[in-house]
This record gives sequence, C-alpha cells and structure tokens, in this order.
Amino acid sequence: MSKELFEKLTRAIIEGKDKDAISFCREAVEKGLTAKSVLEDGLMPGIRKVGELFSIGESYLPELLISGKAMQAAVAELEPLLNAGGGKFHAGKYLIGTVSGDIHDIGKNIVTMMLKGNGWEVTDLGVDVPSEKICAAIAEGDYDIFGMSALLTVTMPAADEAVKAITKAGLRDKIKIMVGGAPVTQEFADRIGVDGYAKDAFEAVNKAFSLTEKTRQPEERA
Ligand code: B1M
Repeated sequence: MSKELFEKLTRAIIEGKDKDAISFCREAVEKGLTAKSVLEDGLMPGIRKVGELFSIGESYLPELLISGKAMQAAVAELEPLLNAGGGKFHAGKYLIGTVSGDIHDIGKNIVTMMLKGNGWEVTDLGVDVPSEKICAAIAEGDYDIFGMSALLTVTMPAADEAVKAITKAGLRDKIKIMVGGAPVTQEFADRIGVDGYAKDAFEAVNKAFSLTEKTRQPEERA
C-alpha cells in the first residue's frame, strides 16, 4: 500500500504536479506514515530523478523549477510532522543559511524544520548569504551553531570563504560550524575546518546535539 503511495509521490515530483504532491502527502500523513519515510522513500527519489534528467539534458530549467515547487509544496505539507516535537525543550540557538551564490533552499528548509521540531531556536538568513552578513549575525547573536547549505560544486568554495571570514573577524571560537548539501562530503568539511558535516536533515539534528553535548536522546527526538 505505502509502496504505491510513495511511487505516486515520486511521480508527482518528477512531473512537477504540486497539487498531487500535496494530496498524496496528506494521504501519507493520514495513514500514519512517518515524515522520514515520506521524504526518503517518496519525495527524494523524485527530486533526484529530476536532477539526473537535467544533468543528461533530458529536461531543462523550467522542469527543475516546477519540480522544485512541487517539492516545496510537499515539504510544507510535512512541516507539522517535521517540527512537532519541540515543545518546551530549548536545545540552543542555531543560525542557518545557504552560501553565497546559491539559491537552493529546500534542503536547508527541511533541516530548519527538523531542528525546530527538536527544540532548536533557528534564525534563517535565507539564500545567497554573503560572508559579511553571516559575520554580522554571529557577532550580534549568541548562537551555538552556524549551519551552511551548499548545493552547487561552484558554490562550495563560498562555504570555505565564510569560515575564513568568520575566523578573520575573530568569531571562530564563539560558534560551532556545520556544513551540508548534496555535493558536500565529510572530507570537504574537514578540509575547510568546520566542526560537523551531515548528509541529511536527520543526521544534522543528531550532529547539532552532539556538537553542543546536549543530552536529549535520539529516541526522544522528532
Ligand atoms: Co538546481 N542544481 N540549479 N535548481 N537543482 C542541482 C543542485 C543539480 C545537482 C542538478 C543536476 O545537474 N543534476 C545541479 C548542480 C550540479 C553541481 O554543481 N554539481 C544544479 C544546477 C546546475 C542548477 C543551476 C546552475 C541551473 C541553471 O541555472 N542552469 C541553477 C543554479 C541557481 C543558483 O543557485 N545560483 C539551479 C537552480 C535550481 C532551481 C531554482 C530551479 C531549483 C531550486 C529551488 C529551491 O531550492 N527553492 C533547483 C533544483 C530543485 C535542483 C535539484 C533538482 C533538487 C535540489 C533539492 O531541492 N533537493 C538538484 C538535483 C539534486 O540535488 N539531485 C539541483 C532536495 C533536497 C531535500 O535535498 O538540498 O540535497 P538537498 O538537502 C538534503 C541534504 O543535502 C541535506 O539535508 C537535506 C534533507 O535531507 N542538507 C544539509 C542540505 N543542507 C544541509 C545543511 C546541513 C546539513 C545537511 O547542515 C547545516
């Protein structure tokens, strides 16, 4: 049953049908499927396929855009599940943004929802965030962690530049830094000298807790 529903979701994303994506997501939630399974087994295979078709020239920017919109609509439908567990628990303060030159934000938004669902107070700087804006936010706020998202190989160097700018501004000891996004690896994270890397939003939440040595156990998390 759920396999069929996941396939419908995947197809809705590939075909960029946002209304279908929303209604299948709603159906999945009503059936009691978890946000994790809807994301990983329904939505992600669809958006990955769209990326593959784009990279081999079998689809173009408009398709990328409408599938991205369908993905955003579906994720919005899952938001109540993704950020359900926050309650009164205050895990810490998290600053997040997509690196300079990059406007991809669906993954960042999922990470944000998951963090909020696990008690983090999140400030989202948005997309295409210049280093100066990051440094100003870190200087003014009392954040525990700054997390960067990068989706393009050409914008990965912007993550490195942000770390260098934070260090140059004398702010590196003030904050832990994390990085993630489809082309990012642990090796890249090590190379640019950040404290943590996560391959997906679920891992990002666990990493945030471990970086700040918070005690909330994984089974208690959303
Ligand atoms: Co773009 N795009 N795109 N795109 N796009 C990719 C990334 C691409 C891989 C497609 C491809 O060619 N196969 C390719 C990059 C190739 C490369 O550099 N290696 C690409 C390209 C080339 C481009 C343009 C240059 C196209 C053009 O203009 N010719 C252009 C660039 C614009 C720019 O940023 N300057 C562009 C534009 C766009 C749209 C605007 C049309 C749209 C984005 C809409 C939006 O975000 N609001 C779009 C889309 C939708 C994609 C794909 C198809 C899907 C991205 C996505 O949302 N994935 C993508 C193909 C792909 O990724 N396979 C592609 C779903 C999302 C949930 O996953 O973001 O990976 P992801 O997030 C995951 C993890 O990575 C992780 O957790 C998330 C959830 O589990 N994660 C973190 C993310 N951030 C994290 C932070 C953390 C921890 C974990 O800690 C802080």
